[in-house]
Parts: sequence; C-alpha cells; structure tokens
Amino acid sequence: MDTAADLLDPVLTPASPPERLRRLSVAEWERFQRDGFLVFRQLIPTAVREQMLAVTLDGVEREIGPIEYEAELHYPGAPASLAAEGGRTIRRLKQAHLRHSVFTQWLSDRVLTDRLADLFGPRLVMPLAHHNCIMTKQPRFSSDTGWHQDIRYWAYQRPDLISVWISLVPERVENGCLRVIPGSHRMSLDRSRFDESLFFRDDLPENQAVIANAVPVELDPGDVLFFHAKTLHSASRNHTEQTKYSAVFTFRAADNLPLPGTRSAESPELLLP
Ligand SMILES: O=C(O)CCC(=O)C(=O)O
Repeated sequence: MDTAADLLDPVLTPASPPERLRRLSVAEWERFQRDGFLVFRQLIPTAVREQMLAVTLDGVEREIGPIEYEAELHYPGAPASLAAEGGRTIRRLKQAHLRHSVFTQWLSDRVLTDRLADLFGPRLVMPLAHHNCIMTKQPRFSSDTGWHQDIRYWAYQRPDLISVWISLVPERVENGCLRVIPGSHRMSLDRSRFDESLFFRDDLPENQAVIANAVPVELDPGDVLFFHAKTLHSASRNHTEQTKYSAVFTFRAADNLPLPGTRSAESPELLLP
C-alpha cells in the first residue's frame, strides 16, 4: 500500500486556485489538482470535430506520413513486423497540427486556452515534439499500452505539462479508452517500480495496490480529457469492429523550458495567443 510519503510531490503552481478563474470552476480546478485529470464534455463543436475526423480518415486512407505503425512499437497485440499480416496497421498519424489548420485553430481557441491558463497561468506553449498526433486504434492488430507516465521520455524543468485528448468517436472500455489512476501525478514513485522501458510494473504487489484504483475514461465524440504528464495511464487494444480515433496534444507554461540537448528541445513550439 502506498503511504502518505508517496504522495508528497507538489503539483502545478500556485497550490490554490487563482483569484479569478477564467473558465474552470473552483471545484474543477481542485479536482484536476487532486486527480491529475479532468473531462470536459462536449467542448468541441460538431462541425470542428467532423473536420478533424475527415482529415484523419483521409490521412489513414492515403497513409499520409509521418506515421507510426503498431509493428514499430512491439506492444502486446501488435504485428511482429511491418512485413507481417497487419504490419501496416497505423498507430498514430504524427504531426497533427501540420495536417490541417482545424487543429491549430481549435487549439488556439479561448475555450481551450482559458482552461489551460487557469491551471498554468496565461503564457502557454504547445510543444510540437510530443503527442501532436492522432491516435488510430484499429480493430485488428492494435495493441495494449501498459501503465506509464507521459513525462517518462520528456525533459522539462518541471514535469508539469498537461495533455489534451480529443475524442473524435466514442471511446469505451471495449475499444481501448484510456484508463487513469487518480492522484498518481502526485506520487513519488521510485525508479525500481518501473521496467527498463519505464512502464509501471504490474507484477509488483505495491504497484498492484496503486493500479487497483484505476478508472476508465469513457468519452463521447467532442469530449476532451486533460491529464497531467505524471498521471499514470494505460489502454487496451481495440476489441470492437470500428477504429477509434483521438487527437492528442500537450501544453506547458512558457516558463517551464525544455532541457537543452534533449528531444524535448529539438522541435519548434507553438506560442499560443
Ligand atoms: O491509446 C493508447 O493505447 C494509449 C496511448 C498513450 O497513452 C500514449 O501514447 O501515451
């Protein structure tokens, strides 16, 4: 069982809600701080979401790169190689913001940026090196993503980034919606609790006690999930006959800089208005 000592890490600053919140209620602000995730229902107008989906379907249909294939990651359920049956199953369309202005336009909308500013302060940056993709979880040959924190391969002065997960179609347990562990973003988790690829080991009893608290995040099209870069999450493969599509981007406060010499510092970034 985790002790109070595991829950010491402060998260985001300031530690209490700003005096004037732009969009979040105090209850939402406190929930994000406590749980490390928050769902906003029906945040994306239908026409915008449909355009995002149309761009996605076109990208999948025409295999427009850059693309990450399931076979490249070797997660459980993925084809063994690009040449194997299902080998060209797409896992993500990368560089989403370059695929159509609909993404950048909506990501710059105050409906989103005001909410992020309530959590981060007003100066926001969208790194293009991380996420910035459309996840395409296909019926056959998709894979299981183990428990992990997105920050594992990212390098910033502070781990306080927030990922924004946009549901383009229904996301349910059966098609591999995200599962998250509330409060895990605040835990101090020793390196030994992760494997060599920095997945949170599910064979350790002390980790199993943490994983027992997981909740699925089921979303309807147009819903948006915010989650902290330290929030432990996982997802199963898609057990249905329809592909699941979700766009995902990450954000940081302008003063939380990428560490020089790391992949996080290599790509340009988008300064949001
Ligand atoms: O949908 C999934 O399989 C999980 C994706 C994910 O957690 C990630 O790419 O960080």
